[in-house]
Amino acid sequence: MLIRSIIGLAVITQIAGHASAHVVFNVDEAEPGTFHTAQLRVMHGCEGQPTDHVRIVMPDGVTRVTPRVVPGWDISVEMRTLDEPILLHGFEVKQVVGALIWSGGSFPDFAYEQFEFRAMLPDDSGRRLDFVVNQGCGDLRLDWDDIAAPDADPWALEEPAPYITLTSKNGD
Ligand SMILES: [Cu+2]
Repeated sequence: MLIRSIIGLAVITQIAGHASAHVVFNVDEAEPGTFHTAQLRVMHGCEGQPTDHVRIVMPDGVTRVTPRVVPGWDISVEMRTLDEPILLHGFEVKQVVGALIWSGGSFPDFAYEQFEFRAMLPDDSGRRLDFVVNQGCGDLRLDWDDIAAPDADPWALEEPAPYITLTSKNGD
């Protein structure tokens, strides 16, 4: 009886914790048109399995992306070709970082790990930047790619893409 109720409690705690945990940015607001250090927290594994692969897709308008090394993990970069070239440092650029991938490391389901990058954010106050994340755990994967309508709550979705909202301090 006692064992059964402890298990019951653990299951309830896990479900409740799951809705609020997921894959989230440490800070979910940023100043538009600035360099920003984004820290993505991966709060659990896939169905109890340890995480060994994290891919973060950069939304449109995010440029000059530099990933941070996570000890014990390899980093690779996927480039994306732009429809319209952009100017960076006065030079025309046709390719930007499309996604960052950390692989080769591992952390258990009960722990979290943080994946960090710096990027220039678009000067687009009020916009919510949705970052699709693909999480891999051996043969299992979780795709955090549910994107809410602009004024809807992403956390109401089953596998929400983590986001950063561009909020100007001047209120414009
Ligand atoms: Cu979760």
